[in-house]
Amino acid sequence: MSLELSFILIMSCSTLSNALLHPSSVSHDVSRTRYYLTTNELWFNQTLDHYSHYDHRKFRQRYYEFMDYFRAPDGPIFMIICGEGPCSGIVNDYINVLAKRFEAGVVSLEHRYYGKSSPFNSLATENLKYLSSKQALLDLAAFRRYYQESLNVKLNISNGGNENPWFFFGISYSGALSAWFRLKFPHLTCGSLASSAVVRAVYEFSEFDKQIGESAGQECKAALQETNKHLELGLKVDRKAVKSLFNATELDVDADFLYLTADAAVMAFQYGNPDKLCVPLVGAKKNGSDLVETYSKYVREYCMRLWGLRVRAYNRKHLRNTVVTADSAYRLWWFQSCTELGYFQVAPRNDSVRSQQINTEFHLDLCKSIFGKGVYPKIDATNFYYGGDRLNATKIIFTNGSQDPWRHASKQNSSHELPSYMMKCHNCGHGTDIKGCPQSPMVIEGKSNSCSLVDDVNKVRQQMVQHIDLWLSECRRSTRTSI
Ligand SMILES: *[C@@H]1O[C@H](CO)[C@@H](O)[C@H](O)[C@H]1NC(C)=O
Ligand SMILES: *[C@@H]1O[C@H](CO)[C@@H](O)[C@H](O)[C@H]1NC(C)=O
Ligand SMILES: *[C@@H]1O[C@H](CO)[C@@H](O)[C@H](O)[C@H]1NC(C)=O
Ligand SMILES: *[C@@H]1O[C@H](CO)[C@@H](O)[C@H](O)[C@H]1NC(C)=O
Ligand SMILES: *[C@@H]1O[C@H](CO)[C@@H](O)[C@H](O)[C@H]1NC(C)=O
Ligand SMILES: *[C@@H]1O[C@H](CO)[C@@H](O)[C@H](O)[C@H]1NC(C)=O
Ligand SMILES: *[C@@H]1O[C@H](CO)[C@@H](O)[C@H](O)[C@H]1NC(C)=O
Ligand SMILES: CC(=O)N[C@H]1CO[C@H](CO)[C@@H](O)[C@@H]1O
Repeated sequence: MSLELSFILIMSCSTLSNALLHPSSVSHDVSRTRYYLTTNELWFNQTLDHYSHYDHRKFRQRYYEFMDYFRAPDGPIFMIICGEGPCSGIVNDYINVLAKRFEAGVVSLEHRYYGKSSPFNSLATENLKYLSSKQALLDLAAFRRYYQESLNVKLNISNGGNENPWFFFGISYSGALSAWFRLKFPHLTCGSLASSAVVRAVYEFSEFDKQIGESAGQECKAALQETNKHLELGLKVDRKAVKSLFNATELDVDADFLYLTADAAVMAFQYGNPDKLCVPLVGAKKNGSDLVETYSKYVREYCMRLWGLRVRAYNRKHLRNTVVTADSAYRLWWFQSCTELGYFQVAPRNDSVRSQQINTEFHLDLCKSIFGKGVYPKIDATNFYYGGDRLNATKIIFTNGSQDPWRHASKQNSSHELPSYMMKCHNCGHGTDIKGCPQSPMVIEGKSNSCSLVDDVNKVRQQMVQHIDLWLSECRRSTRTSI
């Protein structure tokens, strides 16, 4: 499953995205609030290859700014890092509440290659060689300098080292970038929030499926496992009929189809709506209704219609051939997965929810099918470079949702300088601290019940505010003196 979804595109669970609901699918109460704070595109000339001494090419990188709350001249600047998807604006989520409270200006930079920030018209494999987290971190550093300098010009401050205090934010992959930015460039941010941050690259990520089983609970896990058996059997008997139940006849490779159906189950837990899946499935098992049919209804209505899950994202032919920049996020995320990050969501040997066919060979074969021979993830190099979950940095807040399968790639330990918080609740999924109620709720609740407050989320948010407050004030002492 993927993480950042703009509202048009929801990445599959295999990529990691903090999915956002399409505004029209959000309940009445919520759609009245503004979904985006701004969608006004701005552009920055970014260096294509930060590591070459000879290559001076640039590309246009998209960004946004929202200055309504900014306290000139010395208010903080909040940098929202966009991750593995198009960045269509600054979303009205909990960071907006924080920005108001701290009188911060907010900026957000689209990740290189995604959305409108692609350096190339063709995303053929050879053109993807500048797509990496390391290049992305230097993008952030270069953009930060540019923005600070232009802010000083706007504020009529001569550039003699005057700086606003900056704070970085990210969720999931961009949460990892947020932590890594503080690790590598501690002089460029006062601190970082790393929500559900996947800081540990993982080759065989079987804990992911295990967490799905745990989040589902015994009864629902058993129903899911039985559904999967029926699916595998059904493929042997009449593969076309089974696939058409899921509107997925375009998937020629059976394992691709099984990956789609595995990811669809993940969505309920990753985004904190377990009941949407477990209530009908356990119900069907109890009264003897067809499990596959019940499951397919969940996939079509919840995953596809509501969240925008797309069958094409699992179609390796499509992934190989989407070399034009529109609709390319899945291909791009798979490239990052297949080269530096992994997170291959393989079935655990015992008691797996997903099909045993979703194993390491499946993932390596997928990488080869999409990008050609020789593309292989260098997980160790990534973890050597950043430290994995033992990264040695200061002033980073880690947050995890108890039901989120991605939390197993996040930071394990809490300490004074690297506090790590777990939000424990039935609905605590990926990025719940930032994306959860009452801002842009990932929890789909009934109309009458607009947004239940979750104590555990609020507790973590309070801790977040305290740390940001402290770290900004420590930082301010050493930066801009007010004029
Ligand atoms: C970016 O580069 C283009 C072409 O060289 C130039 O016209 C434009 O002014 C530059 N933009 C900024 C913000 O520097
Ligand atoms: C900066 O200086 C310009 C020209 O001197 C002036 O028009 C503008 O209002 C000033 N801006 C601020 C924020 O003081
Ligand atoms: C099935 O797929 C087709 C084309 O891919 C799409 O037009 C249609 O809306 C889909 N139906 C459902 C129920 O998702
Ligand atoms: C069985 O339970 C499911 C899920 O609760 C329900 O949708 C379905 O109508 C029930 N079928 C029968 C035959 O009772
Ligand atoms: C496999 O999973 C089952 C069900 O959770 C458990 O009872 C059993 O002990 C596990 N076996 C091994 C070898 O871990
Ligand atoms: C982290 O780095 C600091 C110095 O920068 C060092 O004192 C400390 O021992 C390191 N911690 C670990 C666990 O390596
Ligand atoms: C993290 O915490 C666990 C249990 O609290 C401990 O066993 C482990 O050694 C710690 N890891 C690091 C890197 O400090
Ligand atoms: C502080 C905290 O609870 N951190 C959790 C984050 O996720 C890891 C992986 O599941 C847990 O082991 C940690 O306890």
